[in-house]
Amino acid sequence: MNFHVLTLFPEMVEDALGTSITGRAMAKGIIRLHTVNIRSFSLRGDGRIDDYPYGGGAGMVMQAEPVMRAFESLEAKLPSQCRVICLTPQGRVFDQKMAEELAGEGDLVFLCGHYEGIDERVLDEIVTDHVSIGDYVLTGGELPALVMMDAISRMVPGVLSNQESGQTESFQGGLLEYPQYSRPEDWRGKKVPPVLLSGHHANVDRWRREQSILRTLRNRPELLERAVFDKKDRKYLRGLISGQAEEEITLDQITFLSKLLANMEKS
Ligand code: 6GU
Repeated sequence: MNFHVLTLFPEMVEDALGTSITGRAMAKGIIRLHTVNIRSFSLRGDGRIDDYPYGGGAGMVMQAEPVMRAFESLEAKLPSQCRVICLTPQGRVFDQKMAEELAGEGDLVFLCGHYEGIDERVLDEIVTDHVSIGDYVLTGGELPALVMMDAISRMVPGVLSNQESGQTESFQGGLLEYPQYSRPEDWRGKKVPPVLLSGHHANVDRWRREQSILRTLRNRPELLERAVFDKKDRKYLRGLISGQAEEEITLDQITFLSKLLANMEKS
């Protein structure tokens, strides 16, 4: 995978991607990072690439020409049809599915904006995808580009070891990850759940599955609407509703689960 990043802060992007698992993948040559400093394409002697917005208003706008020239400087290195992603809170919200899709590309270009935005005309000319990482506003596109490159990289074959493999982690299967414990068995009076010490693998798997369901119910209930439940899962859900399960849930959660189960029986 070749990442190309158009940015005013290349060292920020290089330092972050060069660290930890993505850094190891770069050392192995599985992913490559190529940054282009938009500032080098300033039209003026002072290195500035921003100007006042037509129509007035607060802030500055990144000018079209320096951005276009920065892009053109890497065009010869890109395949035709290459996705060019503009990081903006106005974009489509990034998720795991998008990460998996983009991991199948050979090259990706990220355009990181700053100030109040980038002149729309250059965006029309070069951008194929506008992407946001969530509903909050950041000072620039570098952190969002790094978030995307991290999530994409770990879906590229060879980036994760078997140990780190993404298969059973959060969002795989649409449920959140179950809780993990390591030594000691008793930490400041808090015990590891006994089932995990039992050596009974089927029971451990069942417990983890139920913890995943419970966590998803408590933190991200909307994810349960798209999850697939087998007979044992449904039995656990009925146990939660009737109060037979060990875990306490709220009245709102009981109402939510009852509707969910009723809808499952319909379809
Ligand atoms: Cl992609 N950019 C900025 N500036 N803020 C954001 C964002 C992107 N996604 C969420 N907030």
